[in-house]
Amino acid sequence: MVTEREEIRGLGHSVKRVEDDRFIRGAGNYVDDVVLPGMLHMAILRSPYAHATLNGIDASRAQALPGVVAVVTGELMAQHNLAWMPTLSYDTQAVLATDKVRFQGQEVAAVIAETAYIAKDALELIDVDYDPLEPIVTPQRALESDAPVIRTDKEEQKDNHIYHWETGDKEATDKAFEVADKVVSLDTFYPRCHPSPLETCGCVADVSPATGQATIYMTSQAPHAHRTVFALVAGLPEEKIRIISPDIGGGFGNKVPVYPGYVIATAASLLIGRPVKWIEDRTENLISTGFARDFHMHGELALKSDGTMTGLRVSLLADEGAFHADAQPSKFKIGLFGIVSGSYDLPTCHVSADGAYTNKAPGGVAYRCSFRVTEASYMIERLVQNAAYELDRDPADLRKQNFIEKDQFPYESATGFVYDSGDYQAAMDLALEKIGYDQLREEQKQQRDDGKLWGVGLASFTEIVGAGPHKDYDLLGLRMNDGAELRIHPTGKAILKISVQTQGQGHETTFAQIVAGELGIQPEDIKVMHGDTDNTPYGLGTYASRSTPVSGAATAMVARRVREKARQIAAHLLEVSEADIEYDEGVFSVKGAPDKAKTIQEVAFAAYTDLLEGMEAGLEGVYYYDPPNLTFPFGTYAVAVEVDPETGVWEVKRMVAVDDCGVRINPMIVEGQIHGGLTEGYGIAAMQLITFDESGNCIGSNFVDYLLPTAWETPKFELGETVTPSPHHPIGAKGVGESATVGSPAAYVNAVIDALRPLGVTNVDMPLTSAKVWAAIQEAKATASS
Ligand code: MCN
Ligand code: CUN
Repeated sequence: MVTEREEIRGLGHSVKRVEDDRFIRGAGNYVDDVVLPGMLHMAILRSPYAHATLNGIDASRAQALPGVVAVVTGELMAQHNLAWMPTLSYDTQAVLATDKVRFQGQEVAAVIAETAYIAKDALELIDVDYDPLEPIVTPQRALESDAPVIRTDKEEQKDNHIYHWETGDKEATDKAFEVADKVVSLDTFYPRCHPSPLETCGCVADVSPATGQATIYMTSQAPHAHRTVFALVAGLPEEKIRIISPDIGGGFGNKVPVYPGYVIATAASLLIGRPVKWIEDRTENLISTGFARDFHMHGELALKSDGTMTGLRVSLLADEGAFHADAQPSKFKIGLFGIVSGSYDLPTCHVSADGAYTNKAPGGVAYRCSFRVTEASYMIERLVQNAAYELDRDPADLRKQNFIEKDQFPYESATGFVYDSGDYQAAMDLALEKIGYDQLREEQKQQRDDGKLWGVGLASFTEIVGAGPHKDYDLLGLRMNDGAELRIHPTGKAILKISVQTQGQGHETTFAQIVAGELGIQPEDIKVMHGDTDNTPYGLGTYASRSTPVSGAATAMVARRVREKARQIAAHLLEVSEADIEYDEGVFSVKGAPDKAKTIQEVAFAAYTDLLEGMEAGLEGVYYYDPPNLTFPFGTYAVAVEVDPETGVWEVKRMVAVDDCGVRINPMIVEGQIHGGLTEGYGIAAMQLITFDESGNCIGSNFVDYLLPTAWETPKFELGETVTPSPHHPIGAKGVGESATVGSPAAYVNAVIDALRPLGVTNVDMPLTSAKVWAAIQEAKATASS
């Protein structure tokens, strides 16, 4: 007999984040909080030059400083075969420079000392002999025939060209353009920006001379993948490596790559026999760790005169920096840029891409984006708006006319992605209604007559997340599948161990809710563990909004597996056959006799105390999930702005974001993710830029030059939702972590361009600083009057 039970706070409940208790109290445990007995500190000397020959390093003065234990150079690393390491794109990257330095901020030497201050002080005592070389700061220059070769370390590399890659059907696309009534084109640059998480990167490497066991605490979004990479790079046996990612203060893609600092600290700990801590400062983080974007794009859209889109063609040049270190599934040279046809039913599409080495930091990590979908989404959403102008159509109407329709799903795009589900029209209708689109357009006419610059911009993005099905997706050959392990204790409480790594997304809360939804155990009774390779199942980690689509699915599946065992036990306890057991919200009851029932807690107790002869004790399971497809969240963002014609300052008047990420596990957390992404999208559109002067000096090496939006600038967001479940995900959920960063930059920019439309401005490249907007206004006025 089961008495009244409290409602289970599973899917759809805005449960407060359990992790916030410790964060708000200042009781989080970040890498820099880790202190081990005998621990030393490491600081890295970085190159002041963007491109220079390295003639030699004299470390004797630094060595002599009291408190300095060792100075590590590339030469020393080379003796252990560790001067170079593989990147995620099958290139190599210098751990410590041996022959040349190839970007400003590159690792040249490291000091290991008793304190962090001594280590930093000693850097100034290292004498390095450089011969400066011509720095290459644009990919266009890099590809000129007289440009100096950056990667002289690679024998086969005779120029700075890295790859040429194409996707889609070129012939069919060209044909579509030949017969098109209208071709609209756009040249645009998606500038280099940086994830800049609150917590910079770092590690504490602890290699025990006695046991050979290496325990590495590190800021890692993908601890298991990193352990495997470490094993391969260092030649250490995998069981001797334990990666622990404690609390992480934001990742946003920045903590996906393996950085030289991790490798140097580990090598130093191995050589010295004491733990070594390395924590980056802000400037190091901004100038040397994984940047994002840096895509020079040319896009063309073919249309019929009635507005039907018939073809899309994009060619792009990627600035990869000095080492090709993009994080992307191996099969896709430019990540998932192939999703560039976006939300539109485009019969043909062709993308051609080239990558070039330059004297800039490597990276190409996606900054809150699923492997380059951000650049793709920006391209198509900007292009569609310009097409609307050229056809004298309303941008919302032209989109609607060309949307993939609800009944076309599953929809195969011209570049071969199979979109799982969608209702683009519904999301757009809701966004237009919320922002009062028709009325805004009326007001805009009035304002224009009064000489004011008002604009409305839209973006109807389609995201592509959940990498990925093993058929097409791998990272360095590793399958992108993820595991979940669930154990129900005798008292009915549980522990869930997951392969993914929260950096602020709230997995400790939402993953417990997934189990709650499947087993009827309250989320607060389920402890979620992650970030320790010795104690969690294998999986490729958190990025590309893949946690919910992959590990979240594994979690639902393992809970279902455990539920099947629980059903057997319940049948035994209730003395009926399994087929006669019904399950609802944590209660197993006899069909037709609902009074005869056992709760999941009673069943769990019985699993350890009262089993049928021959039945295995315990109530636990493990599941590895290989996603059958990716998930395709989408939405429409609508922005209204006013631009000051005198100063170029623009202000967001309204920002409406309608997102569809399928079934929402925790609506509050989803909204938090969207707020964060919209803020970052605003930062990218309005103010963020990592750029370089002609000598290759990085401009944007601190938060005075590289701007983060504060509460002051950040627009007020108005959210809306539609729910189109993913048909193949066990709980119908799609990822959402990046949607707003992917979709929103185009909406902000489209709004500003829409405001400037009476002046004839068709493009301003991000970031749309007031200075640039002002210059565009002046130029347009000058052109008009000449
Ligand atoms: N969620 C949900 N219902 C859904 C989808 C997601 O409740 N239908 C919840 C999830 O359970 C999870 C959160 O929303 O708690 C985000 O889930 P998901 O979309 O699966 O994304 P990931 O957990 O894989 O997070 C990665 C994504 C990426 S790639 C970047 S970059 C990013 C982002 O998340 N970095 C972040 N959001 C971030 N948020 C914070 N605070 N810090 C970061 O570093
Ligand atoms: Cu793409 S940045 Mo997130 O994938 O870690």
